Amino acid sequence: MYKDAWAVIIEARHILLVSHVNPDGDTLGSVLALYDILKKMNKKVSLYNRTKEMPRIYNFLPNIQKIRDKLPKFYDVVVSCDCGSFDRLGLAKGEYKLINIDHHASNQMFGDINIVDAKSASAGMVVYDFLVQNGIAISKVCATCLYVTIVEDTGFFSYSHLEEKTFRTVANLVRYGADPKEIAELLKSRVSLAKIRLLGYVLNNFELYFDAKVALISIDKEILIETGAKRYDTKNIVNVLRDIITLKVSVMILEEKHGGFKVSLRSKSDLDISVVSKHFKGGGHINSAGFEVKNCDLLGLKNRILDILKGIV
Ligand SMILES: [Mn+2]
Repeated sequence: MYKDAWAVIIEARHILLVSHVNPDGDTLGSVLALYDILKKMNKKVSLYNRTKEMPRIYNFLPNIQKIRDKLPKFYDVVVSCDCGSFDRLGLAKGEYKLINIDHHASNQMFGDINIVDAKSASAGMVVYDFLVQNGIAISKVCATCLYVTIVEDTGFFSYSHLEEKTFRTVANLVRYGADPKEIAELLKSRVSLAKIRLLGYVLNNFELYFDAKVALISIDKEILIETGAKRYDTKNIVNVLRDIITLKVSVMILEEKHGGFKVSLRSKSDLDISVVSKHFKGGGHINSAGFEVKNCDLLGLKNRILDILKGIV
């Protein structure tokens, strides 16, 4: 599988690296790690993401400014990273070979070649294995990008997938030049004022259910305008509620600009929250999952989520 995929990449005339819509550090770090390696091999490579605005927090990732929201005229190989389903690519089907690199257990295996390892902490860890298996040397840029994918998806080493292999990979990435302190500072200590204001709103307005085992916050469009927060500022804001001692699950319902809702779910220990997102055709992991819904009202959605949670908390 690793070798087959590599052979496809070597023979490609123009490789398109695709990260998922509303990108996070895992998907971006993964494609940018590959970009660095393939560029240095003098391959023709482009970066595509359908989302117009990249989250500012990742602006330190090398070559992130080269990501375009428009497709090149020609490409014969697409590599997607961290996308559990084809629609997350924001791409039409076409005459290209698709290599699907991911770590979601729910991955729909939509590629011509699927390199999916649900045991990996991040898609970037799968990219790392892919490169190492093919005898590729990891550059400092590549190591930095891949390190970001792991701290991103493990919440700086506090969620699931913290096996020995995760730390061995991280140790190797540090050896290849990733700087843990610098990356931590870049990711954690540059919070926008708008996000802090949004956090204030969340802390003042969340609701508790089932003996304070579930916390829920809904954020409507107006709140984002009031606080000046962007959609990506809502990311992981639900984590702060999960940290309350009595909590088992925290939920954020975000009203989308053009209708519909995005729901983020977080849980503690072995409570598998992806069970809930599956009800709504979403994806995710044991402690972190999410889904998007169109055509429903907030109250109805809230009640449906609480109904499912009632049976598992
Ligand atoms: Mn991921």
